[in-house]
Amino acid sequence: MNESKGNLTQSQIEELAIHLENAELQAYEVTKITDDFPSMTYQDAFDIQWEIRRRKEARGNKIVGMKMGLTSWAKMSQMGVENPCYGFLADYFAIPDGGEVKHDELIHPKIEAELAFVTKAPLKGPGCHIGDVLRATDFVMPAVEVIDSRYKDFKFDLKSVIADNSSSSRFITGGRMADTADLDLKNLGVVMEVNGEVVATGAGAAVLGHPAASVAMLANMLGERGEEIPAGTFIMIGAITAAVQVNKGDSFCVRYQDLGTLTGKFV
Ligand code: 0L1
Ligand code: MG
Repeated sequence: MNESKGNLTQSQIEELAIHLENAELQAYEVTKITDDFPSMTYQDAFDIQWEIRRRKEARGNKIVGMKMGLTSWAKMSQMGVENPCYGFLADYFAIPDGGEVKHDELIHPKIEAELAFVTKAPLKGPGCHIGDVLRATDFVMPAVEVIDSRYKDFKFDLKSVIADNSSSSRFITGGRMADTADLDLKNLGVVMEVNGEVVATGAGAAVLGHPAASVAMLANMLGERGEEIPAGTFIMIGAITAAVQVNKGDSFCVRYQDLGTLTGKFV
């Protein structure tokens, strides 16, 4: 992923950011942007994502956290990509535990059972590892991500998905917070139910072998841009379970070993 140069002009970056952000805000599908810009690089893709972030902040939205995506080998191979990616979480993405997600505001949402780490010290790559992450973690808690790729039929490549803020759209947190020392993070079991039926199960190790490895990777990826994870950051680590498509009217409940449950409904 070390393409440190861009091929797009600043005005192309801005145009593509508007194109993808409009698709997000107005909930319509687009084709993957590399079809029209085949020479774009990973640097260009992240520049587009950071431009979308800048636009939201300029409009008064707060950035309330970060997410890692495509962090399981199963998900990478399912989506045909070779590396994880990151995205940002804006204030209006947040839904309370037990809350309602408005399906009409989204295109083709799927849910993923995840964990979130909240930091108490900054983390800066390169060279950040699991030990650094565990030392810098205040607590972990359950989180469910609602992903909603703006690309038709979830058909994309890694550059296109990075530019699209890694399909970020909504997230729900709740359950019980805990110290990492009190949990067996690799073996932590998760059961996801939709309309009362078990649809996916998983364990923490599905995420890059250890959930903290995902936070370390985020610090290292941000380090490539001279950025860091500040103290107090909420970070979703990527899916422990498969992503499950949800329809209007569906309810979900995710049960976490030692961390309680999270629920929500698509209305
Ligand atoms: O959060 C995720 O793992 C998803 C990242 C983007 C890929 C997708 O939309 O499936
Ligand atoms: Mg996710």
